[in-house]
Amino acid sequence: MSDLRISEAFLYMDYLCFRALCCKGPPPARPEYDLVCIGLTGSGKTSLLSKLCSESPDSVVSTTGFSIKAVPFQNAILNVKELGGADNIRKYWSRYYQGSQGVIFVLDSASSEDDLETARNELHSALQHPQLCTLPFLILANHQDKPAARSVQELQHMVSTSLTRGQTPGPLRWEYAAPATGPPGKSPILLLN
Ligand SMILES: Nc1nc2c(ncn2[C@@H]2O[C@H](COP(=O)(O)OP(=O)(O)OP(=O)(O)O)[C@@H](O)[C@H]2O)c(=O)[nH]1
Ligand SMILES: [Mg+2]
Repeated sequence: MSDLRISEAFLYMDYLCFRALCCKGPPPARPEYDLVCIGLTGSGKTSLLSKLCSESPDSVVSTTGFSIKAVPFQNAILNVKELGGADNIRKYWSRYYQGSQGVIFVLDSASSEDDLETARNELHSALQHPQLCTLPFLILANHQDKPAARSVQELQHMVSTSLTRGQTPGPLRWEYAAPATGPPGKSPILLLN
């Protein structure tokens, strides 16, 4: 076959590929939502998001500042902005709330009483914050695989004492999800709104 015939054949193949792709049309766009993910350091925010993105848990390190991950689901993409939970970062959390369409709060169910009290205060502030108080709010009680993990009843009590939102809270819905790390099990999740 001459060089001319070969290039004609490639051109024709290009045309066929182009036509196949064009006729197929682009896949329907999935809606995207911007969420903010907060919780004390070590509660497991990065581990949870890494798991949802099918990434290795070995690469998880404490978040300095913030980090954003696009978490793909069948019907939507969640752009989740995780804010590091260390003491010196938490005071800046509220600067990063703007534009959020939903909130994920991760709790360490097995933390010390002092840390749980700090988490409760942060949860309380987030639930009352003007930029978050009307948004769908998900609370994940993580670290349920540990022997020191508090029961759902204890966590429910702790959460309900923080439930003074700027609006009448909708019905509380407890659901369960696989934990971010550790052995298989179920972690309680509370959904508001
Ligand atoms: N046993 C157990 N360990 C967990 C769980 N979730 C996270 N971890 C571990 O807790 C440690 C801290 O997890 P991270 O995901 O970095 O916590 P983080 O909330 O992102 O912390 P900061 O980024 O510092 O705010 C890691 O060693 C995780 O492997 C869990 O459900 N069970
Ligand atoms: Mg982190």
